[in-house]
Formats: sequence, C-alpha cells, structure tokens
Amino acid sequence: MTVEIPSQLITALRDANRIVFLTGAGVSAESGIPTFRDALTGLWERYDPEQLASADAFRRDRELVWGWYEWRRMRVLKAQPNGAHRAIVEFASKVPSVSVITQNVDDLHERAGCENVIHLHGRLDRPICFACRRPHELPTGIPEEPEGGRRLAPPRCEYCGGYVRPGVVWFGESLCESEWTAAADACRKCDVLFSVGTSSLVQPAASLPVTAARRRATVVQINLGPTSLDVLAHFNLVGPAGVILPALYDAVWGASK
Ligand code: BV8
Ligand code: ZN
Repeated sequence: MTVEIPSQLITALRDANRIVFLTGAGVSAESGIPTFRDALTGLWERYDPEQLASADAFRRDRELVWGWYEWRRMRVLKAQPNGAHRAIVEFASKVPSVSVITQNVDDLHERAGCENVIHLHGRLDRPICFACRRPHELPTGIPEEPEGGRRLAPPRCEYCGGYVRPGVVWFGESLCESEWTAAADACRKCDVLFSVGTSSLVQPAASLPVTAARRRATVVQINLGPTSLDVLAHFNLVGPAGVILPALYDAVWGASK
C-alpha cells in the first residue's frame, strides 16, 4: 500500500523535540494479538470485554476470567513485536524526547526496545494478589492454552492465601496515579502526539490527545477506521500502523532498517 504523507506533517516531525505515542490494541494487531474488542472468541465469545475486564466478573467467576487472561498472556508470549513497535523505537533514536504511553497490557513495546513505557492499564505479566495486592511470580515458560481458551483456577497468594488476579486496571478501577501523572505531563509538553490503533473509547486515556491539542501539539491519528478523534486530529492516516509508521519514518529520515 502506498502511504500519502502530507508535507506539513513531515515538517512537523522534523522540527519536533518531544513526541508522544499513545497506543492501543491496534498497534499489536499485526503481531497476531487480537484487539481488545476482538479478544473474545471461543469460550468467551458471548461476553462483552467490559463484562470480563472487571473485578465483579472475577468475583463472580474467577476461573473464567483467569482463563481469559492466561490465554491472552500465552498469545503475547508467542507473538513478536511488529513494524509499528520497531518504527517507534527508530523515532526515539532521532527525536530528543519520545514518550510511549500504552493502553495495552502486553510487553511488545519493551521487547521492541522501548524504555520507560507508561502502561496506563497495567500489564499481563505482572499479576497481583486480589486480597493483599502483593506481586505474584508466574512460572516461567509459555502456558499451553487451547485455542478459544478454557476456565482455569487462579493461583493462590503465598503471603495471604488470597486469589491471584491479572495485574491490569479493570473497568471501574482507578489508574495508577504515577502512571497517569507521567502520561498527562508528557501530553502537556509534547510537540506531536500520535494516537495509534485505538478506538478512543476508554477514559481517561482517550482524553490525552485533547490535553495535547489544548497545548497546541500536532495530533496525528493512525487507525484502520474512524473514531471520535477524527474531528480533533490534524492528520488522520488510515491504514495499518505496521505500514504507516515505518513509511512515516522513511519520509522524514530516509529508509528505515
Ligand atoms: C476509571 C485493561 C474511574 C484490561 C482496560 C470518564 C472518565 C473516567 C472513567 C470513565 C469515563 N467514562 C466511562 C468511564 C468508565 C470506563 C470507560 O472508559 N468506559 C468506556 C468503555 C466508556 N473507564 C474506566 O473504568 C477506567 N477507570 O476511570 O476509574 C474511577 C475514578 C475514581 C475511583 C474509582 C474509579 C479504567 C479503564 C481501563 C480499563 N481496562 N484494559 C484488559 O486489557 O483486559 S481498557 C481496554 O480498552 C484495553 O486496555 C484496551 O487497550 C483499551 C482500549 O481499547 P483499544 O486499545 O482502543 O482497543 P479496541 O479493540 O477498542 O480498538 C482497536 C483499534 O485499533 C480499532 O479502532 C481498530 O480499528 C484499530 N486497529 C486494528 N488493527 C489495526 C488498527 N489500527 C492500526 N493498525 C492496525 N493494524
Ligand atoms: Zn495476598
């Protein structure tokens, strides 16, 4: 696919000192990770993600919820970063300050070489105890989960015997204060904010591009389809992030590796 890149965007990127990448599930899609709203197949296909990604769901049926997260964790462990993750790392080698703020709970940005990723919604690989919130060490290796998944009994906390839960922020739970503060601060200071592969539905993450735009940042959306951000973004690039981001890098700094 040929990517049309407006010359004003190339200029804005060349002049930028601070760039923020706000990423969602679409940035991991080309690594084979189902997007958040597509991650409901097999056993879970009759559920709404907001139903499963909540503390109530875990209280109601911890084996169903733990099984869903272990299936997703297995998918992440079997996946590799894609061109979008790698292009963001290359941007960071050219621009004085690049902040990666992700809604994703996978570690593909880190595995591509990004440092200090801000995880607004936590991480799959950092489970905690539901009762005392102490971290729980998962066994190494890749859990062998059948396609479509299965119910699984969550491990027990070695300190208090409580049930271990995924280390993610569920709907109705507050975001980690320090992560949110760092994210909002980066968006207030940036010259360019990319919103990549997110339906821009989930709050308060979806308010970050508004914060950046209020401070006169150039807002660039890269997505497969329209979202509520279309009206605010200065540039809407429609297509796969794994194609558009490397093309953007090439247009500004010459052929990416
Ligand atoms: C909170 C972790 C309050 C779990 C997730 C206003 C203010 C504050 C809260 C609210 C509010 N209004 C409503 C709320 C409540 C709620 C909310 O936002 N609900 C929405 C649905 C209306 N928010 C909360 O509950 C938040 N908590 O604010 O607490 C509070 C305050 C004080 C005291 C107590 C409480 C917590 C929200 C966090 C929820 N957890 N994830 C898990 O992963 O299982 S959110 C979940 O959605 C994922 O993290 C996911 O990343 C995120 C957003 O989804 P997307 O990443 O956008 O993925 P999606 O599938 O939707 O879209 C993918 C996009 O990519 C699509 O557009 C597609 O076209 C595109 N795409 C696909 N392939 C590609 C691509 N694009 C480019 N290239 C491709 N190849
Ligand atoms: Zn405990």
